[in-house]
Amino acid sequence: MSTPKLITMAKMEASVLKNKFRGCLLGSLIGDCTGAPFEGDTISHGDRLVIQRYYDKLEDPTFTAPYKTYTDDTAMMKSVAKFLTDKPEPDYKFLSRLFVNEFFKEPRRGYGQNVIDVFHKLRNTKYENVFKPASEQFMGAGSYGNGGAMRVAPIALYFHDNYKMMLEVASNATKLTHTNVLGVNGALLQAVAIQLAVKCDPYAKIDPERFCIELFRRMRKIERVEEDVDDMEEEDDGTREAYQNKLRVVENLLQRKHDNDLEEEVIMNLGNGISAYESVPTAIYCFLRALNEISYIQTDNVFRRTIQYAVSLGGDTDTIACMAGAIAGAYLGENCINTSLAKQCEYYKEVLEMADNLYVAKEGPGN
Ligand code: AR6
Ligand code: MG
Repeated sequence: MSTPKLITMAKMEASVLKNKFRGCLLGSLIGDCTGAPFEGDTISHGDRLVIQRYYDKLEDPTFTAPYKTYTDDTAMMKSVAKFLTDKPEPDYKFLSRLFVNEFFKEPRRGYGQNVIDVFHKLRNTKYENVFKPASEQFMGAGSYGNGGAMRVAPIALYFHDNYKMMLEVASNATKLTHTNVLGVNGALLQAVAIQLAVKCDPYAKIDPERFCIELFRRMRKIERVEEDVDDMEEEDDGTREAYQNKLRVVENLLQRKHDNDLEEEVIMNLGNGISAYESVPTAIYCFLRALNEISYIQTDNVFRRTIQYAVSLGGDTDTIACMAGAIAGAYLGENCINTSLAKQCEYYKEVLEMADNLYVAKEGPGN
């Protein structure tokens, strides 16, 4: 039996696209802010109820509390958005300065240790060669953290109609801090997933398996490029088809009927860690699984179900929820995100402005 086609839109109304820009960046912010309090946790069955109540409260318009603060995920995303809106041509020196300035302005946003070292080196070398410091990390292996993927959303939106440029810019923007092939390809997979979600009709249901197959096809090409430049004599250390293999796991897990113990397998086989390899496919899985009901999550809202499910897996909750939220928001648009939930997040209004500026920079002011 063949899988049904993905319902994508060849031509999209301007208002729909604008709403998707907003949904994607807001989705990323909400995942980051609301996921952060659970970072590093192991989630038990009982904790799932706590998380259910937590999101119930956040969606309650009468609930007042100090806002949930954002972490490095959003701090770095801000710089990526500015890099695209402020200059017509990609300027990586400009982007690296934005990253560094943002870090030194507010260093306590939960940055990884590797990126902190890179920022110091960039500043100390006066941005002479902005790609060099990252390439020297981990004895030349480069970082495979999910830091490239967590901030890539503005690039996927801006180049939603130019796949080649999207891959090129996402790759270079990642390499300012993460040069390991797993870190770079993880960011590319996240960008590809967002771009595909943008193209999907928000009023039509996505077939999760089909979405996964589409991602697999794209990753096969992306990972093949790496293979060509590799020394073919070299032993395959498991990185060559890493994301294709992970997407096969995603597809298999999606075919399983959901039960309350499936999460253990998800964590074991996909991961919930800080490496791109153990988090980007997980975020994609969260989005695709949450398109349908999940027994212990009481909501009809697909966006909320996505981030609540991501947080329920524990581990690097802010970043996995941030990435899953960006994909869900890119598919559904801002209209489908609960306003009370959004308002609980620091920087909520600014992120919407940021999305509008990015949209205007891309589509022109009249659109
Ligand atoms: N070899 C060994 N360890 C590595 C390697 C490697 N090649 N690459 C990464 N690590 P970093 P990120 C480990 O600093 O990706 C924050 O909470 C190493 O322990 O590049 O920007 C963010 O919000 C290193 O310190 O950070 C993300 O959720 C760590 O991975 C998460 O951390 C993080 O790599 C990753 O952010
Ligand atoms: Mg994080």
